[in-house]
Amino acid sequence: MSAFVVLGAQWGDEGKGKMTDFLAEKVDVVVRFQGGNNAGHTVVVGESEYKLHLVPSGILYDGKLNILGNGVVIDPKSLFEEIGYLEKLGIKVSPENLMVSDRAQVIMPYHRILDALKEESRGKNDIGTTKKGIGPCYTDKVERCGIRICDLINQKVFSEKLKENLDDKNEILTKLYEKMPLNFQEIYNEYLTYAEKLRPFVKDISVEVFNQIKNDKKVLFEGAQGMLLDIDYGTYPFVTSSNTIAGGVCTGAGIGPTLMTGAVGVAKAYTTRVGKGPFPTELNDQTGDWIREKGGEFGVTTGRARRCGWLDLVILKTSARVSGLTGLVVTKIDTLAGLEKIQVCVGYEFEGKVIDYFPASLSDLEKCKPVYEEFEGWGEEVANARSYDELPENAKKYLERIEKFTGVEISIVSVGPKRDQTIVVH
Ligand code: 2SA
Ligand code: GDP
Ligand code: MG
Repeated sequence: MSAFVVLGAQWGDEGKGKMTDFLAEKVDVVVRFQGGNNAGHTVVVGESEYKLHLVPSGILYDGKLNILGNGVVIDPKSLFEEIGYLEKLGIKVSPENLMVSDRAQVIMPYHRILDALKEESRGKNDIGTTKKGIGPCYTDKVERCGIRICDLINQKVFSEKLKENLDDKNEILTKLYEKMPLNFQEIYNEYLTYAEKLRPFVKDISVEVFNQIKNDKKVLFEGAQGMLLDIDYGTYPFVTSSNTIAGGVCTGAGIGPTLMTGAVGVAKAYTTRVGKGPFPTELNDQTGDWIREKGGEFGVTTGRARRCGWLDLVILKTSARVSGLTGLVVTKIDTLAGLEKIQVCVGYEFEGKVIDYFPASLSDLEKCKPVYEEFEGWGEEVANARSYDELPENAKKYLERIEKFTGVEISIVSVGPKRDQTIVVH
């Protein structure tokens, strides 16, 4: 039995898309369990680069089943645009290789609008969301007024729920934000066309995933964003609105924890974050700019420049704990090649002590000063290494320090964006 999750161990964009694609070759099913089209997963196959937002990365292989779980928020407009993009590139998407949970929440136009308005109203205290409507959609889920896929494909229920929601949302739009109200008929008509297109894809995916696992099929759960964007364990409130840690798999795909066989954390050899919020090892200097340019650190969904900084092992250790990581993947060690000296954060100095955990309170976090260990850099040849032995000694020392500090074995090292630029260590 094999059912494992691939998760971001930092603030997202660690290379989960590349790793999911790499590992997907040996699995039968790929399942997204949280987030929505805020995600941007890049996969490079040969000379082609694919940017996926909502569709699981297993779609790039023939014969794999891809599933959008109940924990995902689905913008049908964006989903069908992505399917169109894939089909133009020759990738067939049909109910044979894609299933959508009947329990997943639907992102409506008012979610996108409210996301943008709320961000604007926060002024300089904005979160830096992707403005895809993610937060407002999850808010409605918890408020218990959300529209689920099973509601969308039932005309009567959809009409009633849309009316109720528009009564509320138009009140907010007109009174709080002094905007024009949204028109019921326009949204209803638009979403009915999505409903008809979606219907053949809709399934009870908990049953499907359970049966796949019981029939000895290999299932990979594809995480989106990263541990520090988790709604409970991230740098709240500068987080996304879902559980990005391993626990999210159980609630977001409807399976029990006893069926899980592993949790692989993906970490960059340095740290990046896109959006606002604390970032103890951030480099607001030329080295930070150098890493951004060399690593191509720009948002896949929004194009925003990503903030860059040194590797923070306190973050990785926290990830290892909260997700029970059974293996680590370290990506982009090629990006650091060429730096003479590399710093790694091995603790925070906080109120006269050195701590190795991530504090909950943002004001405590502000007081934390990273404690660094210095490493010698390594040369450019790393991008061509295809075995652990071929890696420069200094790169090996760096990787060994990560293993020792986190207590988690490194199973894969990635030395470039392509499928073959991957070293399987264990
Ligand atoms: P949201 O839109 O409500 O989920 O935003 C809340 C916070 O979550 C961050 N977030 C992300 N961080 C890294 N990568 C993401 N995906 C895209 C990418 C981001 C992009 O792959 O590059 O293109 O900008 C992602 N999605 C959400 C977000 O920045 C907020 O900090
Ligand atoms: P994800 O959200 O975790 O899937 O990551 P993104 O796709 O947002 O960002 C990771 C970027 O790094 C993408 O452009 C990948 O093609 C690229 N990438 C992944 N692994 C490596 C690597 O080992 N080296 C280099 N240079 N690029 C990589
Ligand atoms: Mg990304």
